[in-house]
Amino acid sequence: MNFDSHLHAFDPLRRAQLQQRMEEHWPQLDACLQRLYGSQIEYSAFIDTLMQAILHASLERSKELLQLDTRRMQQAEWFCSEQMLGYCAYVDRFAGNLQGVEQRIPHLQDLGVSYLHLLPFLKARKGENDGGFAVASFEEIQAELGDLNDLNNLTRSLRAAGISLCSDLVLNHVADDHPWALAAKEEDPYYQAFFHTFADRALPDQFEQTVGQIFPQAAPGNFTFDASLQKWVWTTFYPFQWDLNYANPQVFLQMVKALLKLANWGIEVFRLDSTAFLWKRLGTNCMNQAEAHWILQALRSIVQIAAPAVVLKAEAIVATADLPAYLGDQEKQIKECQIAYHSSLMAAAWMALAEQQTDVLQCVIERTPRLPRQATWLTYVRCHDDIGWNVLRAEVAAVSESASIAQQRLQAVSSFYSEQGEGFADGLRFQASDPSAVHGTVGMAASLCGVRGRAMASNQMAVRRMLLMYALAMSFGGMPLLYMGDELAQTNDSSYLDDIDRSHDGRWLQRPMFDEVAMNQVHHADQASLAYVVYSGLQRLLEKRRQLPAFSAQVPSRLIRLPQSSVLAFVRGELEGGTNSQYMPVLCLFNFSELEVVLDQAQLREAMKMSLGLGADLVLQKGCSSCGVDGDVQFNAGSDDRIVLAAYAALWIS
Ligand code: OTU
Repeated sequence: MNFDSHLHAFDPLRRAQLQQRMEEHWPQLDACLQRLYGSQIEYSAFIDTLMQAILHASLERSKELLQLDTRRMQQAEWFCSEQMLGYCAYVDRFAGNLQGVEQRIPHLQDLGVSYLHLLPFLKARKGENDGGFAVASFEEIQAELGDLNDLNNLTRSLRAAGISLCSDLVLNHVADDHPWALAAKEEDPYYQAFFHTFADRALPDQFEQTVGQIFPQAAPGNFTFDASLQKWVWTTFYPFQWDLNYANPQVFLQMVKALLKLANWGIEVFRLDSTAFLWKRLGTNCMNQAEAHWILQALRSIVQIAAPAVVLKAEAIVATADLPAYLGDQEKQIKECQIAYHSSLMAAAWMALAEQQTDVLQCVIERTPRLPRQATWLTYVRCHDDIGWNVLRAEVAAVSESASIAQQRLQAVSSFYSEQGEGFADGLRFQASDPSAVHGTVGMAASLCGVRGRAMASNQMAVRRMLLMYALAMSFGGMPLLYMGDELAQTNDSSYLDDIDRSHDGRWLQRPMFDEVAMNQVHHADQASLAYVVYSGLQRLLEKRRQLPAFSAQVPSRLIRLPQSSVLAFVRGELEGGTNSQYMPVLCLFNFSELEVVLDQAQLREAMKMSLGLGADLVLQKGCSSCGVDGDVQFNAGSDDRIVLAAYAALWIS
């Protein structure tokens, strides 16, 4: 490919930089585009337009963002650091609007947040819009939330505070009132080709044989009959979310333009929504197809060329085995997204909490391969979506005696967190009228952990569970994410039931308004308040995390199998590195049981050798520092003594 004809607009220095990045990233981009679109008649015209769009975006990048590009290229693993902390919120629920978010920067700084994911704030469909995930324009901001000026102010203030802004890019679909969909309805053939449409049910019926259901209750099936088109349209999610057809290179081109424009607005991280669904293939579940990965790899190459500060985050809620591919493949030199949600780790941790048993969680960890360079997991406890249990099917089957026991366990965990559950949890089933179906669970972390009311005395155990869950997310090896409200132990919000646009979607149960009263209790250090106890507990863990370089995502987690099945144990850092090691080891212990567990040190060391190999040894001496659910404590046990893990204790021993 000859770029020179496109490069004349740049000054010599930038031209040289761009040329260098092109040379580096063109091979992957070229390979992906060839495979995706090479057979199209207009292929070379498409490549030409695409390159123009890439260079145009690069030319439009502000001075400030160019500086950021340079900085990030020098420190390509910035987001893997143990200093990173994510925070996720809806703009309106957190702070009213974008200006309000700016006002909340001190709160984010107080927690040590370095990455803010604001849920969709682009112009959304009128009426019901799936919390903004039905996008009506990629170039406009939702009017109630602010305008471009507000966004510019916000990104600038955030950057000054050391916080990167992450925005959703809904790749898989657009709203049925997006101009592309409207044009398609007007019978414009160019825009009809942006979607998957079918004149009759023949193909849809065939696809339905193998494609799953995301919202089986509120939006059954994957196709919607559109009256103006007189055709069936592919709608994986709600009927008003029309899946885009990525077999059409124009769709890819338009989404590249949208992404690069938003990148030039100062968005640093893109949460690529529903990445697993981008390519459809008859006879499959239409998830995780090779082409979906090529699309993501092509996007990665494009941002590396045009806006190298930008980081891509894959939202692929898929089986554990299908997850690593979203981060590329170091051996094959494939670069895909830099960040991916570890939904299996999240779901397995909730399962461990319900069962007081960590076998599934251990299996997930064992099946989590070492991260490629310049990549990290997003480790989280809750988010705005449901906890989907199906991602764990393979691991539950692997550790259960039979298929029927595996199925029973999944059913049991799903009812444990639902209204039928007899345990501590206060959640709901997501989208399943059939109580024997295993789908998902909704609820705020605090409620799922058993928080009821605001009295501290009755919530002691619930708080321990919550801190345990967050301690795991903070130490596993990834970027931990705080979900808005969790820092204040906010509980379920049932007010959505009164809203006609929301009552059918239980995920609103965990999308409350930011609790100002609870925040005030924190500000006034009201030590008797639940909010303060949880907030300061999280803060303490976060502060400790920042002091432990072994918690960087680039350091692998090594599982230790203990005889006590309620305890999860792993080591971070270099056991063999001696005292000069950059990554002094940290032993992480988590007791998922409501009962105290006593570990014998000799037994622990034996287990470590068995799990990690003969060289592995970690002598816990008097005075080792340890931190956990029970606060900062000097580790007082001698090397022969026992380690006592109280109910739901998490302990990091360094
Ligand atoms: C994503 O989620 C978003 O996070 C949801 O909020 C949206 O509703 C959805 O896309 C459509 O835009 O399948 O792989 O089961 O886990 O909908 C991504 C609920 C998804 C979510 C699921 C999801």
